[in-house]
Amino acid sequence: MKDIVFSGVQPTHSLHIGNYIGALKQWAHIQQQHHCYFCIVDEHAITVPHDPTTLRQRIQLVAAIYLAAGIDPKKSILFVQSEVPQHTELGWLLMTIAKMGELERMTQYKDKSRKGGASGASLGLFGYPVLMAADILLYDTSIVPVGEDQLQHVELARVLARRFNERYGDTFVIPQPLIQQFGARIMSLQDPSVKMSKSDEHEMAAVFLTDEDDVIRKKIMRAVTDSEAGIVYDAEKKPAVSNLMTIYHHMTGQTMKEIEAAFDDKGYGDFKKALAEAVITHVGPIRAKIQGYLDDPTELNKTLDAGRDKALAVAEAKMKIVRNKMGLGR
Ligand code: AQP
Repeated sequence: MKDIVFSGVQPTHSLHIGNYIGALKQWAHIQQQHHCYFCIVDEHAITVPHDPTTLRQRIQLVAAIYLAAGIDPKKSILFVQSEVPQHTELGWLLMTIAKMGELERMTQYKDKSRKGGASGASLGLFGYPVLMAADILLYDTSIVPVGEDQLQHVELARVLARRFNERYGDTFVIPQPLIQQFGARIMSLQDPSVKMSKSDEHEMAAVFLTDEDDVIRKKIMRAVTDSEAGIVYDAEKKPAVSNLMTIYHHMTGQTMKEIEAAFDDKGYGDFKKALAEAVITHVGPIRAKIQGYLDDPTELNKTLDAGRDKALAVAEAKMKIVRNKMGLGR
């Protein structure tokens, strides 16, 4: 039997190779076996200050990136979160069973509110993981492919699903996170102790899927390395080169052992040159496809309309059950 899969990305920027390796690349693979929903979570993107015109452009951009990365709308349901209002409705209902203490422990909230000043952080940023739980539970999702940073949020979705089921009777499927062995957490090219992030202020920290070849080359050649030489995978002792090797592994399909053997007698400079070319070879065709999808907005919108209609039907059927269990309405 096919599992139901749900995952999403915030349209807060163009997407970087961390989003690609940690999420999109897995999605393209998983859609071959399962029934998948891939969402552009624009309502999550407004939990931090944003510009409305830019947000709307980025929704189109992220849709084009999904398709260019191999999401097939014939196999998967691709849609925009705010066009299915049942997400926010279920988010509110789940807020009534989520606990403040649970949300206060979320590390992403702590990181993001620290950046903008905790007292000024929006209630939406605080409640973000509850809306994410709604996104997941609405579709009877059993598998959630995510990067490591989202693990805590998926755990909360599991807690809320169990609590709801205990209180109101069996309603929600308990979802499982799906994390890959290498690449669940691609780190910044400038600081291997923090994850590669769209909102990193350092312009050399992330390689975006829309970066031109010379920009990719520059960012990789300027990536920080470890004090000890040698192309050896050791995430603890050599975090910078291990991060670069993880990217290389995903761009070429070579195992860590094969990479170590190929660069046994070479230095960081040679490895970075090879990595830059591998990223360009992999990302270049994706970048060209992104542009192709953006050049045909009518077709892109048709895909998103069809995805929305399919998601709406499933979400409303589930909400009828949820409202009824909670005693809402007449
Ligand atoms: N560095 C990463 N390595 C591996 N996976 C990653 N993901 C994000 N960063 C990495 C995964 O990408 C998916 C979408 O993430 P998101 O858009 O929901 O937001 P995020 O996790 O908050 O990503 P960013 O890049 O850090 O965005 P901003 O700066 O806007 O907050 C998720 O599956 C995530 O795990």
